[in-house]
Amino acid sequence: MSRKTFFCIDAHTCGNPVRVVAGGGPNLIGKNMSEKRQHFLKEYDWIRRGLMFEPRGHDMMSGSILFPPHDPNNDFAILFIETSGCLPMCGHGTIGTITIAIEEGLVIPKISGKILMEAPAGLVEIAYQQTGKKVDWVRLVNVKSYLAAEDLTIDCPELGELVFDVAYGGNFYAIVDPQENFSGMHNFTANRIIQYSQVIRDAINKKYPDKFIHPENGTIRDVTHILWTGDPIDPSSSGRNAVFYGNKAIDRSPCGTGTSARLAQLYAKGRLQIGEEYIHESFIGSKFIGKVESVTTLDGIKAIIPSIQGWAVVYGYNNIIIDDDDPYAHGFQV
Ligand code: PYC
Repeated sequence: MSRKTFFCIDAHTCGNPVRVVAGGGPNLIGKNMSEKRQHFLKEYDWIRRGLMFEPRGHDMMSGSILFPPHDPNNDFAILFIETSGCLPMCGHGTIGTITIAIEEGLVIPKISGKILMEAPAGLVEIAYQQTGKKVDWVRLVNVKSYLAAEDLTIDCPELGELVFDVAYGGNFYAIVDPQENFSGMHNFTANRIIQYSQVIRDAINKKYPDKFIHPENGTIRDVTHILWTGDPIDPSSSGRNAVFYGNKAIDRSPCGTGTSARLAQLYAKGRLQIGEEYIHESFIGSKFIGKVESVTTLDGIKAIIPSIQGWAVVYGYNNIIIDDDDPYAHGFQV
C-alpha cells in the first residue's frame, strides 16, 4: 500500500482554478522543463490524474508544480498539470501560480516585482504589483506566438462546414470566428461548444496530420485547444472567447495562451497594432488585457511577443491524499 500526501494551495485566475503543489511533488530528471515534462508524463502522470480529475478535482481543474531553475539567473521553473495533460505553457496557470507563490512566500524573486520563469515552452518574463500581502495583478510576457495557418475548413456536426485559423500562443489553437454557419459563441451554451469542440479537434488533427508542430520543440504539436469567438458582454471589451481544452472544459478565464494565439492571429491579419490593448473576455465575462509587445521571428516565421495581464485570488489550503487503496486514487472522468 502506498499513501502520498500533497500540500496544495488553491486559487482561481479570473474564475478558472489553479492548484499549486507546494509539497509532495516528484524529483524530475532533465536539463530543462521540457525534458522534465517528458519524465513526469512517463513516470508520474498518476499525480496529475489524482489531483486534477474527480473526485479530488473536476473537469476544469488545472495547476502546477514548482522546481528550482536550471539557469541560476532565473527565479523558478514550472510544470503545468491539467485535466488536459501537461501543457507546455498556461497563462491563467502562470497568473495564479505567481499570485500564490508571492503571497505565500514560495518564491522569493531576485528583483522585487519581477520574475523569470522557466516553462516547458520557454522562458517567461513576469511583472506583478503587490499591495501589502496581496498581489493586485500579474503580467506575463509570453513565448513567441504566431499565426500557423489561415482559412482551413472542417465539418462540424449540426453547424456544417466551418472555416478556421490556427495560431500558436504556447499551445496550438484552432480559432473559429463568426461566419455563415457559426453566429458567435455568445449564442451558444457551454455544453454545445464542448460537444462541437470534441468532434472538430479530433477531425482537425486527422485532416491536417503533422501540420502543427513547434519549429523548435517537436514535443509541442497538434491542435489541443479550440477558441470560439463572439460578442463581448461589456461593449468596451475588444472581444470574447470560449476556449475548449481537455475533454470537457471551457476556460473560465480568458485563457492566456489562447489570448496570445488570438493576438498573433489578429496582428498577422492587420486587425491589431503593436502596443494596442486587447481586452479579452472569457465565457463568464472576466477579463485579461492583452498586447502585442513587439514583433520577432521564430525559425523564419513572422511572430509576435504577446503580454497578458490578469489577476488571481488565493482561496484555500488543501492537504490531498492519494492512497493506492482508494479505487479512484488516480481519478476518473464521466
Ligand atoms: O490560460 O493558457 C491558459 C489556459 C490553457 C488552458 C486553460 N487555460
